[in-house]
Order: sequence, then structure tokens, then C-alpha cells
Amino acid sequence: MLSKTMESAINEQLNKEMFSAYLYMAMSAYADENGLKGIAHWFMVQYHEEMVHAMKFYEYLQDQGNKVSLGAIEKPTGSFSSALTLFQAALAHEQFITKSINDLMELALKEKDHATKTFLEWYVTEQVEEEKNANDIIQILKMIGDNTAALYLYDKELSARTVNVPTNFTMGISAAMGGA
Ligand code: OFO
Repeated sequence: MLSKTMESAINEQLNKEMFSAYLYMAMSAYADENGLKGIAHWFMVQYHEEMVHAMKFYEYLQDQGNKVSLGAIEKPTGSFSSALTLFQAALAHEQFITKSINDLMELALKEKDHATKTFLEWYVTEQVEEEKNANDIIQILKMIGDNTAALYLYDKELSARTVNVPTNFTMGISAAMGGA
């Protein structure tokens, strides 16, 4: 069983992951409204990734015999000025989440909570990929600049992103991920 401090910190992180999903849904809507269907698709895939992040925390609390306490999800911003600022906002959010995961890891180390430390290692690795994905896209969007023809083609490329995470959690997220 987790300490009450860890239980509350993980519930807060669960909320942040749900907010991430909500934020990326808002970003997807913005892209769709502005004719960027590939970017809209990319963010909907990201939405599914965030739901997995949230559900893993949800199930971890249950596995440890702790209480899941769901709070209100903050309203995400829905106004951006370009594809570039959209991904810059996504990167800033991922950097915030990385810090939050690092803080959780610090707490696990302080409490000598080895189970939580091992559990969090998955997120530490995941955050490297999350920041890299946003950074790679930002670099390309900076190269594209005001070239709308290039943006049109790149948007098409982003529409090829596939969903590599489970989207059905009814049997539990670990089962859906094949025990991972
Ligand atoms: Fe995007 O990593 Fe979770 O929040």
C-alpha cells in the first residue's frame, strides 16, 4: 500500500494526464477547424496516448489498495495562432509533465518506495519520447515557415501517425497492454 502522501501525489498526476488528453483534444479541434486534418489526427492519437498514461496511474492506485480520487479537469485553452505555436505549446506542456514525473520520482526515492520507483520508470522513458516527438515536429515547422504548400504536404505526412496504444480499457490497462 502507498503512503497517503504518495496516494495524493499520484491522484494529482492522474488528473494531469487527463488534462493532457483534454488539452490535446482541444489542439486537435483547433487544427481541424483550420483545415490541418493531419495535425488534427496527430493530436487525436496523442489524446489516446494520454488516456493510457492516466489509466496506468488509475490502475496502479487500485493495485496498491489505495483510493482513486478524481478531481475536476481544468479547462484547456483552445486558441492558438499557428501550427508552430500549437506544437510549441504541446512541448511546453510535456516539459511541465516531465518535471511533474521527476517530482513524483523524487518522492518515491524519499519514501524508499521501490515499487513506485519501478512503476515510474516507464513514465521517465516515455517523457523523453514525448518531448522528442514535439521537438522534431517544431524543427520541421520552423523550416516550413510561411510556405503553405510545404505545410499542406507535411500535414498529410502527420496524418499517417498510427495509434500504438490500446483504446479499450474495460479489462484493465495492464491487460490491454499485454501485462506492461
Ligand atoms: Fe504527454 O505525457 Fe502524459 O501527460
